Amino acid sequence: MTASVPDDLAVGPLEPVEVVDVALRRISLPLVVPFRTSFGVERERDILLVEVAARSGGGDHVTGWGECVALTDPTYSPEYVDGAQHVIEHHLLPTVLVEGPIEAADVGTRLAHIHGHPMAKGAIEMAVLDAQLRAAGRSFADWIGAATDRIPSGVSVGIFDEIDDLLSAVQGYVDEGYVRIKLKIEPGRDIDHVAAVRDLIGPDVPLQVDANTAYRRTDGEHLARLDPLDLLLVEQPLPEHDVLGHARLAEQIDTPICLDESLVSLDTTADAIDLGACEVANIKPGRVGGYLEAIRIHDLCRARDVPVWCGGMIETGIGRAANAALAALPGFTLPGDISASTRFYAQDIVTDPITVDDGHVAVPRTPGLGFEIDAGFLDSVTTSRVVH
Ligand code: SMG
Ligand code: MG
Repeated sequence: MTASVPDDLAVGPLEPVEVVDVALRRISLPLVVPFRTSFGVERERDILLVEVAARSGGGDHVTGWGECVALTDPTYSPEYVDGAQHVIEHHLLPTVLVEGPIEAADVGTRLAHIHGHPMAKGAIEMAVLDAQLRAAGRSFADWIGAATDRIPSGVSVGIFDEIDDLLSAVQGYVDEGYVRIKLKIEPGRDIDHVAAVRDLIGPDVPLQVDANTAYRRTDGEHLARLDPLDLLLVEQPLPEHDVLGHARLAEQIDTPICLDESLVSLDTTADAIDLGACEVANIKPGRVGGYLEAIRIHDLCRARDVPVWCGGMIETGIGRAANAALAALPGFTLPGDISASTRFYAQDIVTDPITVDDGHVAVPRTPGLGFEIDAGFLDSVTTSRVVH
């Protein structure tokens, strides 16, 4: 097998692998506290994992893991976990799994004619990439040219009805050392809540807000009331498809507009930047179809001087490890939503869960995406497993 390189990415060659079989595993993990956003409350994660059993060119057996970030319901984006499993089983795997060697970049190429489903596609690409890296004995961080050994850790704080409850949650996270606080907001729980948090943490702790599309074009004057609170950014105030609305809002308010849900690919990101709708970019690999597209978006934003940070989808230690490596690329100049595993889970499915030390997370450097599975615990939280 010859090693090849995705031609538009500054990564080195990585040998393809032969896929033996692919297992789709579902796990159920309760959250330590409910997480409320403008679109709903998450209490438990029902997560789809993709396990690619493969053979390296030298005949070694490796297993690569991918985590699909789709939520239970199509509330954050059109994808949802049952739908992701269905499209993977019935449309994506039959197209991807052709005879012969495969590498991560082939996944996107082979699936390009299938519309949408970036989270489902990204999970397959992630598993193939993990298998290739493990076969090569390389870490993801090393392969992509991660620039640092630790990254600053931000935390995302859900919506609370009572300001006092919000303040005690924020104080707890500040005490744990998080270097940046992100508050979820929605109409009715925004200006006063954010102002109270700014008072609590003082002017020096970086603070930002995320509306998950809860506002409308007519809310510009209202959102301008965030400006005196000195926020790093306001994330996705308007609906996913309203990129023009975000550009107009950017002219009305001083707080930089950051897009999350709207950025579904390299091209949509480039257009949003051109329009003036994206002053900061939240990069989530699952939302854009995988880590390779995420790196392309990073490269674009870096070339265009648009600051980026790594978002989170309440991942397990699988996704969080890969995100921690990605966020060590030089364009990630703002702290990401890469909080400790214990922020959401009492126990993680990896033996080396993410921890926050002095406000930072170590960039994993073990072969593969940067985690080892805790097989016993993983089996104990598995609700189904189908081999293809
Ligand atoms: O993974 O730390 C995390 C959560 C970060 O707020 C977060 N994610 O819109 O950015 C976002 C949300 C999407 C998931 S909320 C259920
Ligand atoms: Mg967001």
